[in-house]
Amino acid sequence: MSSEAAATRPRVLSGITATGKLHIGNYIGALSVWAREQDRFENYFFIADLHALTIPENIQPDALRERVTEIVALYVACGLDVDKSVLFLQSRVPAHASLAWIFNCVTPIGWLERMTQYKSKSDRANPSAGLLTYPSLMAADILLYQPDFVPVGDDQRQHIELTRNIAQRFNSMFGEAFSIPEPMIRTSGARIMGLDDPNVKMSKSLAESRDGHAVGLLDPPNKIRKTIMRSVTDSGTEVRGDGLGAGVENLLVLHEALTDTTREDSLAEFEGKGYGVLKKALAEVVIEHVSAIQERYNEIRADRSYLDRILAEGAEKAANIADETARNAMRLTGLL
Ligand code: AQP
Repeated sequence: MSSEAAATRPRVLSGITATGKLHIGNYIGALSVWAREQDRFENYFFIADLHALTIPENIQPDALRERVTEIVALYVACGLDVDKSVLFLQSRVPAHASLAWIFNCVTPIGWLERMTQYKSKSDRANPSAGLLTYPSLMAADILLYQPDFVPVGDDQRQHIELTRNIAQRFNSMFGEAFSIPEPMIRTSGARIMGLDDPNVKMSKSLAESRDGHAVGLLDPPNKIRKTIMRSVTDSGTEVRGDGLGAGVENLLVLHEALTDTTREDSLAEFEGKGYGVLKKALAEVVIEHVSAIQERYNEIRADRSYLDRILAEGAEKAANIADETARNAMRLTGLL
């Protein structure tokens, strides 16, 4: 696609934190939407490595470097096309960190303390300042690119709202520098729940410590089957459309998202059938999807120089836009 053609389309920007192994929730809520909609937008997708440092006890330098390579390979394997999407690593575009500092200075602490993600993670001993200011870095990640839409899962709704508030506050204090982006959140499948506990969101960090919590995009078929067959449902035995517990609801949502079907379709298929039937069907659908991703992943994962090149070229293209926005913010605040 020529850059002129891309430039006439609305712009999207999104990313995934390099905190652990990508799971089926990341795929359904984010990656599959990014890949599917690539032709409609001018696309910027990054790997958030700076955000991966917010919990210092978890920083493992070699593992972080490996994870970044794994994630960029998964981006491509999930269908992101480097001719249609700019893929880059957050830390390689220094404007992210510099605009985040400016945003830290204009964002009231109370706004950050109210974030549910901060509240849920700050009960550890000595939470880092980065954990608190994470959302102003995320605001910088987004606003640097002046995107029209930010395609994310439902858990990011509050962060996008804060990003909009930060943009409005900056604009009213210093002049119109940032356009106000809209979240783009799918109607079903935007919050896949844990397979071991359907009351918590499936997340990379929980998957690190809890076997059976998530299906990883790189899990082998037997592990996927085991995770899904053991997933938590409820005391019922068969699918009943009029009284779905959270666990069965989650399995249906997964099945519908991956087969592109509706609730009506899935009730026609599973109503009155045992939970085991639904789980078996879901396991096969997940394995089919994930195997296709893994096949492509395995072709490119070992080609380090190809993956490094994608990130180097991506950083250059991303910086072209980000630097201009950051310079404008610096001029408006008197830093330039
Ligand atoms: N369970 C999910 N269902 C649908 N979408 C999801 N996303 C994350 N979890 C789900 C979306 O994936 C993108 C990347 O999000 P992330 O890097 O924050 O992923 P995570 O799995 O939530 O990772 P962490 O590091 O373990 O975060 P915490 O501990 O905060 O949950 C986003 O678009 C996200 O919405």
